[in-house]
Amino acid sequence: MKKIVILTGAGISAESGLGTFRDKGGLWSQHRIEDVATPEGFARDPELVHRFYSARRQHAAEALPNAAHDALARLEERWTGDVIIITQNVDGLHEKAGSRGVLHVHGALSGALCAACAHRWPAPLQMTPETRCPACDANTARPDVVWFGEVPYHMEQIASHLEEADLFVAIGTSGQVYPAAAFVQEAATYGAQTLELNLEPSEVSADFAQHRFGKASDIFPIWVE
Ligand code: BV8
Repeated sequence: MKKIVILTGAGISAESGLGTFRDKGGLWSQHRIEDVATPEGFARDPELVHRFYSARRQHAAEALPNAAHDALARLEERWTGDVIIITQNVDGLHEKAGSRGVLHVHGALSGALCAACAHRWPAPLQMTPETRCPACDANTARPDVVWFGEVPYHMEQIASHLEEADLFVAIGTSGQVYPAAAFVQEAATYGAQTLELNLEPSEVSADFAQHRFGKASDIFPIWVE
C-alpha cells in the first residue's frame, strides 16, 4: 500500500501557541542563531542557551496539540499503508497528539545529552549550567537538540523513507534549513508525488508539484478527511 512521508516544521505548532523561527516576532528575531543554536554559542554562554531552551521546554510542556497534529495522528491510524512523520520540531506535540515513531531530525526539548560521556536522559524542565549528568556526574549537560553545524539525527532511516515514499508532504516549514529542506527533492527523484501545506510559499515551493496555502489546522484536516 502507498507510503506517505510527512515533514513538519514550526508552522504546524504555531496554532498551539509556540513561536515559529522566522515569522514576525519569531524566535530568531529575539536571539541570534549564532548565540543560542550553535555549539560555539553554547560554549560561549551556556547559561543563555539553557535559559533559551528551558523557556521553550516550559512552553512546550504547557502547549496542547492542535487540529493539524490530531489529523496527522488520525491519518496514521486510518491509512492502510505506512505514514512516516519526520519533524524538525523539538516540542513533542506530535507525541501528545498520539503519533508514534516520530523521527526528530533536530532532536527534542524533552531530551538531555551529556557533552562529556554522550549519556542521554529525560531533560528536567529547567536546565542550567549546574545540571549534572546522572551517568558521569559532570556538569556538561546540554539540550539534546541538533544545532547548526551539527549532524542531524536519523539521516540513514530518513534517506530510505524518502526513497520509498509514494507521497511526500511538508507542513509548516519555510524550507530554509538543510538538509531537511532538500528532502522533497530527494523524494521527488525517487518518483514521489509532492505536496506543500503552508501558510505561504516557502523557499522550496518550486520543488513541490502541488500546494495548499492556509493555516495547518484549517487545511490539513480537510486534506486528510
Ligand atoms: C548540517 C535546533 C551537515 C533545535 C534547528 C548554506 C547553504 C545550505 C546549507 C547551509 C549553508 N550554511 C550552513 C548550512 C547548513 C545549515 C543550514 O541549513 N543553515 C541555513 C540557515 C542556511 N544546516 C545545518 O547546520 C544542519 N546540519 O548541515 O550538518 C550534515 C548534513 C547532512 C548530513 C550530515 C551532516 C543542522 C540544522 C539544524 C539546526 N537546528 N533547530 C531548535 O532550536 O529548535 S533548525 C530550526 O529551524 C528548527 O529545527 C526549525 O524546525 C527549523 C526550520 O524552521 P521551520 O520549522 O521551517 O520554521 P520557520 O519559522 O523557518 O518557518 C515556519 C513556516 O511555517 C513559515 O513558512 C510560515 O509561513 C509557516 N507557518 C506559520 N504559521 C503557520 C504556518 N504554516 C501553517 N499553518 C500556520 N498556522
